[in-house]
Amino acid sequence: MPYIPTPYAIDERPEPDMLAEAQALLKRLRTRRSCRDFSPRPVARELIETLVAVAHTAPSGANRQPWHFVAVDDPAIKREIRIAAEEEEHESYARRMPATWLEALEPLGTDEHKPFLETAPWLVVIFQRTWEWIDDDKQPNYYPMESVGIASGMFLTACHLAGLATLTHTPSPMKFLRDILKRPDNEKPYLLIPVGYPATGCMVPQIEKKPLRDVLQWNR
Ligand code: IYR
Repeated sequence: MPYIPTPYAIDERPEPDMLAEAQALLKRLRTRRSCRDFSPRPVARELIETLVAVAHTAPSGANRQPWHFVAVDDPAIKREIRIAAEEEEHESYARRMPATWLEALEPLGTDEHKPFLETAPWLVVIFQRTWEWIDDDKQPNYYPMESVGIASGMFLTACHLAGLATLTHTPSPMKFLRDILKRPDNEKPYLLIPVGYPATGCMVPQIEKKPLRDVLQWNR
């Protein structure tokens, strides 16, 4: 395909306004937390669709858009996912995770029980497409992990700004999601994201972010 240039411009405004907007954004994003206790209150399908459309604006390697989103609100499918996830998680917590990992998770208060997989009104499963059939040719996608990671981050941010709680859940191994959701073998489950409202009285672990100076270096 040839290179076809098209004009690009951004919404320009004075830098002090940009700084104020960035600071306001920071204040809002700082309140985002991983939620493990959801309200059953429904969320409109159109809202989920729009948030996925936000994620779909993400940049990707060679613009291959190597993601596929499956949004699940069918209680029977959510139940299947919960049962399969809890089976894997039981094995992980009991045998697969080393003591150091379990210790690292202690302050988060997680365990093998995942009721949120049924309580949350939506489970959004993000798949990474590792290769494509292009003109009868099996071709790899480029930087699929990075691309899907960026799209996932944009989805989480969009959900929070829209007023919805999320969790980045990674039951391990996650292959069962491909089977339950009938996805093809060029797709690998990447993240399982319950989306909804926090339950009344929802609690989250007290955690702190490292100071910015520990994660940001200027020049050398
Ligand atoms: N997947 C497990 C364990 C787990 C792992 C990490 I790393 C976390 O930050 C949290 C949990 C679970 O979901 O419980």
